[in-house]
Amino acid sequence: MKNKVSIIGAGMTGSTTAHWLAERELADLVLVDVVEGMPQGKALDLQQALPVIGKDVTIVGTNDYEATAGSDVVVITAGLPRKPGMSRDDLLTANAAIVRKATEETIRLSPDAIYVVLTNPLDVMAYLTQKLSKLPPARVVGQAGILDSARMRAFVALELGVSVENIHCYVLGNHGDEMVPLTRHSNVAGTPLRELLSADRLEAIVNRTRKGGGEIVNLLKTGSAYYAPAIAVTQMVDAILKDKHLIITASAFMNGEYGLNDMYFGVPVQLGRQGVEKIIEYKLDESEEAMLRKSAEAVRQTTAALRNLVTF
Ligand code: TXD
Repeated sequence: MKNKVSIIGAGMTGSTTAHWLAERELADLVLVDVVEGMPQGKALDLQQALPVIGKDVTIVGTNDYEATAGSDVVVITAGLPRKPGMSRDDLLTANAAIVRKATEETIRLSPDAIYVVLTNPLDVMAYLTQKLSKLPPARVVGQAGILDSARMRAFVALELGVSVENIHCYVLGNHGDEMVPLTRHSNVAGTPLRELLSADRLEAIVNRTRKGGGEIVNLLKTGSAYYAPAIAVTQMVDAILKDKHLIITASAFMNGEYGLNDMYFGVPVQLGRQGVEKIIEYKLDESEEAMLRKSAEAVRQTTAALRNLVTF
């Protein structure tokens, strides 16, 4: 039997995720959105693209949740994106209501799924989904780390003229401007990044990575990035469905790891069919530790603001 993945929110990230997933023939897909006709139209268009590339999956677009029943993975992208000048946290109130609805509707029909959350503010929306669904925390994970690490990898590749395949970067922390790019752990085919780039160039790359989402929001003006976020989700869904035990960075529930509790936060995780199988704790030096605390404080504050909005 084929796997089934439901994507809630058929906007830019949702429909692009469907595109990448269909291209990889990973699962039958259901696209859900509140806008009438839009998910149906996009699903039909994508379905009609597949004969050209010889991929056999079905794609259903719908405005109600019944078709999502029995999903193996549910991806939540529903919500507003940023506009220029907004921080991800500015989306909290509006998106908490949307993610609440998406979680309550899907959990009833797909209680055995793994939930991958994308909606911003990411770490806090993943927390909300876990609390409302009452799923074991391992079964709810947020996408941020693959994207933030990929941004850093892309900038390093452009700078050094080396294949992206050789570049390994690790970005921890919140999905926000206080994220923690770990330059000490990042390397190009085993050579530490710090040996290949001057301190100035490395700092410039770190700063551009931190503001990578905002750079695109300012250019697009009407929405935020979607190609890179969508392929990042696709890699997570691939790891889950194929039970790959893939180590990536993602937003996971903290239960004492890195000294953090009762919040979602970007850390290295091992991802497989059961969701987050393991959280990996890097040994951090003093300055990394300080950046991590600052980043965690930002999430702690937004999580506290969420608790004032929603009772679990
Ligand atoms: O890496 C990451 N985590 C992120 C997150 C990278 C990129 C985008 N990120 C966030 O994802 C972004 O800040 C937003 O909060 C979400 C969705 O971004 P997207 O770019 O896909 O926004 P769109 O194109 O506006 O699509 C959102 C869709 C839109 O079609 C709405 O009609 C729909 O969500 N929507 C809903 N669908 C279902 N159910 C409800 N209630 C609903 N409300 C809105």
